[in-house]
Amino acid sequence: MNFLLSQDWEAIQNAFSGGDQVAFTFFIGSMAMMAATAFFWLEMRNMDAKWRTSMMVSGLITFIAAVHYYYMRDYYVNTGDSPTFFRYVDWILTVPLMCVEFYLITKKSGGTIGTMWKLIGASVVMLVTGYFGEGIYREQAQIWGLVSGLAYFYIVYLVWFGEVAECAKSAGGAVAKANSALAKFVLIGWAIYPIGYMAGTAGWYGAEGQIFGMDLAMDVIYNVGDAVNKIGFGLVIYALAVADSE
Ligand SMILES: *C/C=C(C)/C=C/C=C(C)/C=C/C1=C(C)CCCC1(C)C
Repeated sequence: MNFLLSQDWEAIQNAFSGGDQVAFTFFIGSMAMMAATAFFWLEMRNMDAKWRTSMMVSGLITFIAAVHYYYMRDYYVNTGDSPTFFRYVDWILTVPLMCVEFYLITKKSGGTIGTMWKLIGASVVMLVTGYFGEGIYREQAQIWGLVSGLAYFYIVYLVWFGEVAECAKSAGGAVAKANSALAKFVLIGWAIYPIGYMAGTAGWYGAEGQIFGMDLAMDVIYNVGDAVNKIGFGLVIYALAVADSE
């Protein structure tokens, strides 16, 4: 970290996490998720009634993450291991809620519960197979990663070209704009996670913890991904609610 003097950086890290970048990003992640939750829930009341559920769900997503980050930091600091189980419990709760957001913004223009369950089903397949590769059958990380990746691309397909995209397009205006922003988060922001997965498992053109010989810290990558995606998703919904509440 050369944007800070190294002794400053060390002092900051020591203050929060005993001098450890992974613990530090858990700490900052926990704070950022809490702040985002307060923002989404307090702003909810300034929006038209029809957007309040979406804002509430945005706050739930960051709230669930804030609580998990608190526990994940603790687990990591006490054991030195990645909190894989807590991580996937967090995701299995929050990613389906992100799928619900797609339903909530498109339901007025034909979005159905059936489509919502397709998204949720694919996200559960994506996460359960990811957990198998990362948490249980680590020597088969590649094959589980591949299955998980297929489910991920199905979600990408639905939100870019499939039913979700069609409903958003027919809604037009702020909803279409919000959907295309959320779709970009799914394609680009969510692509951060497979990089974290590869950094945490073996078999990706380097030793364990390496991709093409580069050393990368899985938990730091996941923590950055969560901050970008969970807070980013909520801000897109917020912008939609603001645009459509005037
Ligand atoms: C708030 C948490 C979010 C948005 C988590 C998203 C997680 C993913 C998109 C994970 C995807 C994975 C793959 C596509 C392949 C390797 C295994 C996973 C589970 C890391």
